Amino acid sequence: MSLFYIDEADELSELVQRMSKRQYEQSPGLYDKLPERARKFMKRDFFYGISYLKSAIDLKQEQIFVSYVRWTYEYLTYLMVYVTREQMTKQCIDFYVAMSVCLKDELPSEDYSFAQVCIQQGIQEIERLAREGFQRIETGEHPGSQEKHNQLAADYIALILRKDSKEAMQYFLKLYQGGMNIEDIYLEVVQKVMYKIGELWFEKKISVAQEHYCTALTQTAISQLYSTIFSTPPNGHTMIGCCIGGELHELGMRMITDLFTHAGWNSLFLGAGVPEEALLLTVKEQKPDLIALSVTMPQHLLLCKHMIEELRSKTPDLKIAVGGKAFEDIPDIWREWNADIYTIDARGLIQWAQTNIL
Ligand code: B12
Repeated sequence: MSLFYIDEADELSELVQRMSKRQYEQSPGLYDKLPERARKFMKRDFFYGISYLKSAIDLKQEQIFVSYVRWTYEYLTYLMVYVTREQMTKQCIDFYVAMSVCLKDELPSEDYSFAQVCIQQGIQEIERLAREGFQRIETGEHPGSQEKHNQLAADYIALILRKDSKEAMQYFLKLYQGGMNIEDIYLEVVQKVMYKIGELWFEKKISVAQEHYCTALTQTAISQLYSTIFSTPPNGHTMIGCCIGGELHELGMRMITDLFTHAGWNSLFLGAGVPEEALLLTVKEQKPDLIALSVTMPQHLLLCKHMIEELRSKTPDLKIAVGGKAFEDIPDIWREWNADIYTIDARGLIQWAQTNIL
């Protein structure tokens, strides 16, 4: 049995220890050059890297790992400003070489061969980025977004960065009173704000605390719209929305269930961390027309696939939708999983449900 599949921190910790040791052997002088904090980060990144690689192997989707490699390379470039681009490139490539060498005796040969494909493609991606530079996608450019509303998101972020909680609290309410509809407030302002906040955090322009403050305040601010959201007469249909496993990114699913409520559905938002049996029981009791499963971090994708299999076998007529950031790199996998629909945002799902369920 391989260590890679044993979910025990101690044994994984020993593997990570070997990977770190190997990396320092490959790059003489690196250990002394890195501050203590960076050495800790590097270890943590081996844990993260292993979890993304495991997801890629489980689902036979190398893109999951390649995206993670790209994300980490860019993130570290913002984080470790004291390291040149050439040094960073070498450090990252050495990191994945160390990972590959140390995994050789840990994985069954078929999985190891696939891990090699993932790691090789990851290294090629680093080399490509080193050659061509980063091509960051501007916030607000997601399909279907309307550029005319970009300034509203920018204004709200300015309030947040000024820590003007009072004005920020009233912002969405004022937009609504000014005639903007709830769907546009959610998708054209709140979603853009959150994506932009993610970019600012990624580029080290705001702190983790500022990101948390924005998320908390925004959640509270949109709750002022609930009297309107719940004012639509019921259409007799029920939907359940939840995040898979330990997924903590729940605002997207919260917004989806709110918009379904606003469209007249009886929506049950279960949040994150719902045990599989509890979810199945809720489905059995509530008999929803639709269940929406959200995944942001790819580590939860396998559980999502299992959840669909369970739901399909127990409730064959239930419509199942999947979505969230984790699907962006693998936008067609939902078909293989026998889900009914994947859409990139809440608007797409509501349109699909109104046409296919009502
Ligand atoms: C806020 C936030 C958090 C909060 C979440 C709080 C909460 N209550 O939700 C906290 C602090 C918990 C958090 C933690 C982390 N985060 Co975070 N987070 C974000 C941030 C800034 C915003 C998320 C959000 O609310 N987006 C707004 C909503 C509306 O958008 P959405 O989720 O995409 O949902 C829409 C669509 O995807 C779709 N959709 C979603 N679900 C579904 C389901 C169905 C069925 C359908 C059809 C559609 C659909 O419809 C939604 C509405 O239109 C994002 C940035 C980003 N780009 O999203 C980073 C981000 C997602 N986080 C990131 C990271 C790395 C982390 C951490 C690992 C950080 C760390 N080092 O600790 C942890 C991991 C936590 C975990 N174990 O899951 C990365 C993920 C990178 C990656 N793909 O690997 C991002 C992208 C930041 C970045 N720029 O790098 N985070």
